Amino acid sequence: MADKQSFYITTPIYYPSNKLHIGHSYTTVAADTVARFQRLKGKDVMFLTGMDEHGQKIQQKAAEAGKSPQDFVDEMAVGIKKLWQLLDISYDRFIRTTDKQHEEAVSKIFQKLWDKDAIYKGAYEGWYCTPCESFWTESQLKENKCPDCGGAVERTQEESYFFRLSQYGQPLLDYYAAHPDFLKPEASRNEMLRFIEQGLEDLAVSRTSFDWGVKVPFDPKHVIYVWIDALSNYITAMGYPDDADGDFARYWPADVHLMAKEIVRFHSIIWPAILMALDVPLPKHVYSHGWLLMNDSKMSKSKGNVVDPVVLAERYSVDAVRYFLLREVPFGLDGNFTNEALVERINSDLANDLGNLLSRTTAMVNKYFDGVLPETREAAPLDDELAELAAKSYEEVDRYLENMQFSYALAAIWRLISRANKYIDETEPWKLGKDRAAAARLAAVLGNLCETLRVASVLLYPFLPQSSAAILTRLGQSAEVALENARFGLFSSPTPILAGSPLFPRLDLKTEIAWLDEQLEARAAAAAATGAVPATPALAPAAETAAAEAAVPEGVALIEYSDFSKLRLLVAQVTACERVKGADRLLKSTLDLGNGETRVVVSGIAESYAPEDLPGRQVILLENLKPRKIRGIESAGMLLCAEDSDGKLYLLGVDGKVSPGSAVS
Ligand code: ME8
Repeated sequence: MADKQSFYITTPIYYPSNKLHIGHSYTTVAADTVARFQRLKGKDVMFLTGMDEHGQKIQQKAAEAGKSPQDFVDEMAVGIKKLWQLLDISYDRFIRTTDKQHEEAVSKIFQKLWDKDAIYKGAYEGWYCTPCESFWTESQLKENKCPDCGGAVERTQEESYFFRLSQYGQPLLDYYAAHPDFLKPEASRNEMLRFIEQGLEDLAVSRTSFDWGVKVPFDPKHVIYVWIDALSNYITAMGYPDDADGDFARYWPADVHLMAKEIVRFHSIIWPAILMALDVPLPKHVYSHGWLLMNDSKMSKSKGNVVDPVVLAERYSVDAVRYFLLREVPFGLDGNFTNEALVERINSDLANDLGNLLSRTTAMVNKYFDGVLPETREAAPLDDELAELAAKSYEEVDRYLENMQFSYALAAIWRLISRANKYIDETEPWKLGKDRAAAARLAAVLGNLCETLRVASVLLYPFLPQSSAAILTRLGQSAEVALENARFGLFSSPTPILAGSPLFPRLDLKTEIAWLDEQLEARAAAAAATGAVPATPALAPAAETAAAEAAVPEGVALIEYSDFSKLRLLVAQVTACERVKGADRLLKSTLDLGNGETRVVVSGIAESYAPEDLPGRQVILLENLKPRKIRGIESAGMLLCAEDSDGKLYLLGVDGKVSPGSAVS
């Protein structure tokens, strides 16, 4: 192990104040995918997740449930670990902040900060949000509510210890400047830089109004602020401070802390400042992703508008849930969770594209060769395209996963799958099957399809471990996945290929929507009966209200800024363009989005532009439009155009040359 390069990835440690929902699963599945991928790359991976069990909120929840806080969190821990087991989360370590070793380490960390004069004693007067466990000054409140969750805040006056956060503004700015990749994506980085530039205030880091937490070692009527306790988990889980030569030396600094944007401030300002005060190196990267929204509002345990991942995984399979989470929304952006989108993704991508490719291929190998492909195969030039695309898909998946671009990585794998489906249409194996003389060509065609499926299943493994193993087994291959197998030329068929039942059965949209709505109604009714959470119609598609419609001129919808901000508009540079065969109005453009990212978009502009007009031109791309297949080509995005009264289209551009990938807002 010592010669392997380490890779340490973390999720937030979640509050066990309620059952975890699909939002928590989102971060954890993403982290799991990265961890699995890095293991495939040969890294010595440490994947840490866990539970944030102290604090006022947990104490209150336990009291409401008539339990001691320890009993309460112990019970929640069982459910949370079960959830991660169900979702195939391959964590290496699970930390609970009530672990003895962690509590002792937090106490030592606080003592160290005190000894270094990074902490002093004072009095706190301000506002406290219990669901977020956050302190706020009067000016930070939004309409007298918590600026993070919009919930009620309590006036708090307490003697408190303070961390000298105000002294870390300049060191943090210097650190950000020297490490441009420290905090991603760019929007988070800019927001945090603005926050630091406004001036940081010292942070109250102890409470006296409750006692469920780690005591301040030299003043036990104070409990250490839950965020200091929680953030420390990333180093205490590695043995800090006592066992600094063991896992701490091996894995720290972490390669990436993953979380959603509402807690990026804690991870990219408070946590680095604490580490600076402790003289501990900072994590290499902090990556904040967007929110899964329901009805345009963040899913949250305290709001009650949550989707239960267990219900979804049990009905649609774990891999369908994992796929949907990582495919539907580009990581980093917010995205609405709707039942329709879930069912449609399962049908179009998993049942149709992937499932059909497997069913058709295995059925034909059985029909024409009794499950065993002969070794005599006759290659044709068309086959090279498939092999080349397979090699390219591997490179793309690698590049995208190194940058947390899960949806793009999956789109790259689906380009390969779609190409293979098209290859079936082009080679027409059912015709070859009728001609005895074409047996060697038929064997080659089916062999290439098996190769594609084999390569796709290697690439899919980090995302969909169960399906990857199922495909390999159906193809008679070892289910042991190795990254060096993600290329053509390695398929052999010593054991018969199995036909078998569909990998992902097709769903009836209407039935599923009705079923999902029923689950939600039952849940809302249960919540209303216990008063635990508001009875939000959780998964209903975003509904425009009659009142809003009435205020709008006919045919024109008024939108909020939040609607506009869902559009991801970018400057893209056209690198290649060609006509789409058999379609007079369509051009297929390849775009450079900067940082090595490329896109293919099909646009109906061929009557206004010739293909040679476009390369070199900068255009405006709507980047987060759902990809669509047009004439067999997956088109991911839309080029913006103005349309003249005679129907001629004019591509929008920028007034000057800018870097590809620049945001348009
Ligand atoms: O904040 N969309 O715990 P928490 C996307 N204990 N991600 C979501 C989400 C949503 N709707 N809802 C939750 C805490 N998440 C602290 C963390 S770490 C030192 C302490 C995910 O239970 C996302 O990762 O409120 C978010 O940051 C985290 O759960 C918040 O979990």
